[in-house]
Amino acid sequence: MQNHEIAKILDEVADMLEVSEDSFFRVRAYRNAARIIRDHPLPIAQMDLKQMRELPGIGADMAGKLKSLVDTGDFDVRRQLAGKIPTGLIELLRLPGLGPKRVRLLSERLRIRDIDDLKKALGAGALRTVRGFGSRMEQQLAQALIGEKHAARARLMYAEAAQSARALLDYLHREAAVEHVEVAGSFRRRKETVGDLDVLALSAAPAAVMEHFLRFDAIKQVLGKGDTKSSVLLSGGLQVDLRVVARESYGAAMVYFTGSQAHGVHLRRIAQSRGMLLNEYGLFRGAERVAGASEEEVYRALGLPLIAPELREDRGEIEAAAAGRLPRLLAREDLRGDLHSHSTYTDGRASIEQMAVRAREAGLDYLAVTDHSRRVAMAHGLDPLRLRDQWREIEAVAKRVEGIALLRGIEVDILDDGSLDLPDDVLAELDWVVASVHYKLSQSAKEMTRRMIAAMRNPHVDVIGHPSGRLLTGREPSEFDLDEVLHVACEEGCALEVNSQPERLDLTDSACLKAKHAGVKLVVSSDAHHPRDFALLEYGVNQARRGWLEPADVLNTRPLAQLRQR
Ligand code: DGT
Ligand code: CA
Ligand code: CA
Ligand code: ZN
Repeated sequence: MQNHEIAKILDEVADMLEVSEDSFFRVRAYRNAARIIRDHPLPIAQMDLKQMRELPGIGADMAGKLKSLVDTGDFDVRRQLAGKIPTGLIELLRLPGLGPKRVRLLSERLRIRDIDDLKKALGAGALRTVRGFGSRMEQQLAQALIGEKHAARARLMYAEAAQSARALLDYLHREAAVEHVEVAGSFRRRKETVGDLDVLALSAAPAAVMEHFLRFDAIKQVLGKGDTKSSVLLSGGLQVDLRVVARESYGAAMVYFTGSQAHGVHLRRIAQSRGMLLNEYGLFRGAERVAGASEEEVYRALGLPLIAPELREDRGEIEAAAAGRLPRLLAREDLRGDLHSHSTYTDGRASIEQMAVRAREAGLDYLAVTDHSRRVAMAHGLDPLRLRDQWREIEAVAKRVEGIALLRGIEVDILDDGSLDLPDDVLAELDWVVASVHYKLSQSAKEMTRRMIAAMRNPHVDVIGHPSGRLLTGREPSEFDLDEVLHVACEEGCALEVNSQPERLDLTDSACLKAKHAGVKLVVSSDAHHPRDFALLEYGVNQARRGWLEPADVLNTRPLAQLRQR
C-alpha cells in the first residue's frame, strides 16, 4: 500500500465519522493522520508497529489501526462505520459542494441515502427547503449529476501519481534488460492530475521486460498483456500502460506518447506538409527513417527545437518554437526565497527556527513567515498582540540562524466584504503580506471579484494567496472575473500566488499564462506547514512551467534586496 492510498482510506473514515456526526476531535485525528501519512517521505506500509508509533502526530491507538490496515486491508472502526453508513451516502461526498455536514443534513431532513434519492429530491424541488441549500447549489448538483455518468475513473493528483511512478521505475530498473525507462503522457507534461501512467521502456528484449513488469507486487489486476504492450491496474486504482520500444524508435515513441494528443496532431500535420510521415515508430520519408531515436532528432527534422513536455498542449508552443521564441521556463533552482509559510504560532507543525533551517537546506536565501490572522480560528489565527510576540521570535531566530533572511509576514484573511482581518497600521509594519480568502468561497462571481479587488487595492497587500481556493480533492474554485482581477493586480502591482500544495496548485496553468500576458507578477510559494514542505515547491514550479512562466515573471526568483525595492 502506498502512502497516498493509506491516507485516502483515513480520509474516508474521517468523512464517514463526520457524516455520522461523530466528535470533532475524532474526525480531526483521522484527518491529521491522513495528512501526515500523505506527506511522509518513507513508505508507511514497510514500518513495524513501533516505527508507526514514533511517527510525529500518530498516537498509539492510531498506530494500531494503521498496522491492522496495512496487514489486513481494514481495521475495526472502518468496519463498524461501513456496516452502519450506506455506501450511497458516502458516494454523495464526491459531488461538488457536498461536504459531510451537508450530506448529513440531506440524510436527516430528506432521508436521502444515495444518488438516486438525491436526483428525485432535486426533481421535486425539495432541496431548497433545507437550510443552506440555495438555487445555486441545486443547479450545481444537477449539472454534476449529468456529468457523473460520463465521468471516467477518478484522476490522481500529480503528487500521488509521482509516488507510484517512483516505486514502479525503481522496480523496472532492477531488470537488466531495461536499458532506459521513463513515464510519458500527462505525467511527463506535469499535469496537475493524471489519468494513467504511460511508461516507455527501451529494451532489445521485450519478453524479459514484460515478464518482470507483470511481477510488480503493487499490481491488482492485469488488464491486458502482449509482447510489447501490457496494461495493469495498481492496488491504488492507477492504471499503468507499459510499452517496450526499440532504440531506433524510442524518441518518436516518447513524442507520440507524451502527447498531448493535440500537440501530436499538429506535429504530424507539419510532417505531412514537408512530405513526411510521423508516427510512434519514427519520422519517415517514403521508406527511409529520417529520425526516431531521440526526441531532439525528431523535432529537428521537423525544423523545430526540442519543446519542453510541460508546453506540449498545442497552445502556441509549436508556433513559438518555429519562430525561435520559446520561453526559458522557470526551474526550481531559480527560486531564491519562499514567501508563504506557517509555524506553530498557527497551524504549522514546526517552530520558526526549524522552518528556517530547512528552508536554508532547501537552498533558499529568504523565507517569509506568514501565519494566519485571527479569523482563521481553527488554526489559532494571530491577533495583533500575538503577532508582535512572533516578531520578537523571528528576530531572535534570525540572530541564531545564519545564511537565511527571515521576513515578518502574515497570511491575512480577506473578509467577506474585501476588507482585511488586521488593521492597516499593523500591516504597515510587515515585510510581506499575503492576503487570502478562506471563507464564503461560494459568493457570486460579482461579489467575489469585488472582494478580491478590494483586497488588492490595499497598498499593504503584496500577493493574493491561493486565488481560487479550489482543492483538487473536491472543492470547486470560487467564481470571479479573472480578467478584471488581473487588470487591477497589474494596476496595483499586486502579485498572484502559485500555491505549491499538491491539492491546491492554484493558480492553474492557464491562469498563469493569462497573468503573464496581463503583466501581472506571480509568486511560487510552498505554503509550508512542515519543514518537509519546501520540497513541494517542485509542484508549484511544474504548474508555473505549464503556464509558460519565466524567471522574470516570478517575484521570488529575485534577490531579497531587489524584492524589497519593489
Ligand atoms: P491522461 O492519461 O488522461 O492524464 O492524459 P494523457 O495525455 O496521458 O493521455 P493518454 O494516456 O490517453 O495517452 C497518452 C498519449 O498518447 C497522449 O497524450 C497522446 C497519445 N495518444 C493516445 N491516444 C491517442 C489518439 O487516439 N490519437 C493521438 N493522436 N494520440 C494519442
Ligand atoms: Ca496517461
Ligand atoms: Ca494511457
Ligand atoms: Zn491559506
